[in-house]
Amino acid sequence: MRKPIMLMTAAALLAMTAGCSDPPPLYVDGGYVRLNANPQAPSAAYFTIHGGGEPVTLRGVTTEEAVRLEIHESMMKGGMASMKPIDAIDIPAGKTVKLEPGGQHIMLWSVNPAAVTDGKISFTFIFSNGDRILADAVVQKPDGSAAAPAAGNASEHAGH
Ligand SMILES: [Cu+2]
Repeated sequence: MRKPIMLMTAAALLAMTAGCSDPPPLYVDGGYVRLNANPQAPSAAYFTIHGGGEPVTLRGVTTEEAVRLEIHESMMKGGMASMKPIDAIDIPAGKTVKLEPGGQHIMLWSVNPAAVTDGKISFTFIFSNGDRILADAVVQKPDGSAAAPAAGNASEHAGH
């Protein structure tokens, strides 16, 4: 077990000293959940993923506020919009990947009503390089308005 750990440390040191400027960080922002008008049907979550200094793969997304979650991809099939589950999303170094309506998105079943009232849902994004990145999504009603009056209120989040 010792050897791989020492190798990783050496590689990390090399990465730290090799460049004169720090590589951009991998991060996730711009999250929002659009609730489905039909409470029996799944809702969708959208985010923007910003690639870091190395290409990575998004391997999974978790949240405690839904009973089931899948990563989906939308497509047109014979003039009809459909979607299918996907296992991973490639995030190229330094590139922005948008999970958005009509494209890749996160599907949520049975969203916790308390989280809807709260207006915010936390997600964890798990990447192939071992990074686990926490990102919040604002909860929106089916028409796009905020589910909780306080959500997105600038004065309430003045500390940020
Ligand atoms: Cu879907």
